[in-house]
Parts: sequence; structure tokens; C-alpha cells
Amino acid sequence: QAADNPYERGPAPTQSSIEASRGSFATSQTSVSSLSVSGFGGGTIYYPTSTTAGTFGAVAVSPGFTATQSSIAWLGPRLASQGFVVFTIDTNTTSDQPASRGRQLLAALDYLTTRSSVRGRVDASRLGVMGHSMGGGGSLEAAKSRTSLKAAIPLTGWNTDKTWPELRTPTLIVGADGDSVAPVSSHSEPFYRSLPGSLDKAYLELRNASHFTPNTSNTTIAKYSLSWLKRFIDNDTRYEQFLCPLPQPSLTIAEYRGNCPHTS
Ligand code: 9J3
Ligand code: ZN
Repeated sequence: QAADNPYERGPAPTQSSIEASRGSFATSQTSVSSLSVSGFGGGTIYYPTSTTAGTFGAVAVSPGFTATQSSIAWLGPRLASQGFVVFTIDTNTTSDQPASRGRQLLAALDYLTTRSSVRGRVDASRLGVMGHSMGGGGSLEAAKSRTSLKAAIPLTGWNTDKTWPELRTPTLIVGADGDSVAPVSSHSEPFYRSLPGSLDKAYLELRNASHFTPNTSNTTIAKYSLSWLKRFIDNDTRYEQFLCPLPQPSLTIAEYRGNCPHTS
């Protein structure tokens, strides 16, 4: 690891490495039974197998309404193999609303850092949250209530609360141009606009995408989520090149907004 950043993990990134289906770390996984935890519904922890690189930042990921961890499972090995501990969770019930999902993401992070079998591999001071749909809405709720979180990434997020001026966590909002369940005009776009102007924030609108695009492996989601987590959980400025200058519209990007350069 570089002498000037004790948190950077893995080799210098390239376009190819951030788009790859796996990163440089071999991974393992362990199942967490709902019967063994409280405050959330259990889940699966994906983590780099080797301990030689030191501890890792961590991210908890919530599924959406009616869904289970299987709907966001692809993010587990994809992000863990790049050097994060990733906890894909089940919620207490599949009908839990975003505020509850936010509390459950925080309960999962607390379990991960204090009780789990991999707690010794996690840097409890460098944590983030992600989620799909109501789970994305939950990731905004979690960041609002715990401002020490280093990154939040709602994926086609859904919430009745459209305004998030309270957030102090660098936030990447991912919307989909064809989302008819959480249309960007009434969800992701107002979420993004309501974030403080001083915050490190970005809005990625996926092209030719639906509400359920985040439920299967997607390179555009992966490369920008990875870059955001690396930049703000690991303070890894090697990834700034993929975020600033702002990505341009392309076959997979309908729109990208943000403030550059990133400052935190
Ligand atoms: O988690 C989601 O997919 C939320 C979208 C939804 O169906 O909300 C309606 C209550
Ligand atoms: Zn609000």
C-alpha cells in the first residue's frame, strides 16, 4: 500500500480493472442466519480471503420491496474482489419501508464490525451503504441518521421523502431512464438536487435501463459504484480519474451530473 494512503488496497486501477467482473482479491463468503442477529434479517458477507493487506472498508447493501438478498447478490463478489467487505442483507420482512431499511443497514454494519466472524478484517471507521429501490431509499435514511458514513449509493432508489439536505456523506445517486416504478423525475433527480451543494455528490442515469437493472450484473453500475467506494471509503484518489472530469453520455449513460473535483 502507498505510504501516503494507508487505506488504498489493490493495484493501480485502469478502465479494464474497474470494468472487470472480478478484481485482484480472491474472496470468501459466510452466511449470517436471521436467527443469530437482531435488527435486520441476516445476509451474506463477502470478503477478501487473505488478511495480508490489512483491514478493509465495508459496505452493507439492502434489497428492495418484496425482494431478498439474492436480488443484489452480484455486488458481493464483484466489490469484495476489489478490496471491500460487502454485507448483502435480508430485511426483517420483504415489505419493510425505506426508513426501516435504513435502520437495518446500520444494524447490519454494527453486527459486521462488532459481532461477525470477519470483524477483525473490517475497519469500523470506514463504512458505506448501498441499496436497490426501497433499499436505496434506505441507504439515504441510513446516511441521514449516521453522518459518519463515508459513502452512500442508492440504486434506482425509491422514497416518499424527496429531500436530503441533512446528508454529510458523499453520495452517488444511480437512476434508470426507463424506470416506471421509481421514475427519476420523482425519485433520483429530486434526491440528487436536494443534497447540499457543498457535498461530494453525483447523479448517474443509466440509459436503456429499468427499475430492475440493478438486480443483475451491470458494468456501468459496478465501475462507478466501485470508483465511488474507493474514492470515499478508502480515500483512494487513484480512482478520481474515473469520476472527474464527469463521465460523458454514452451507450450506457443517459446523463451524469456531479461536482468536480471531489474535495473530501
Ligand atoms: O423497492 C422497490 O422496488 C420500491 C418500489 C415500489 O414498488 O414501491 C411501491 C410501494
Ligand atoms: Zn427529507
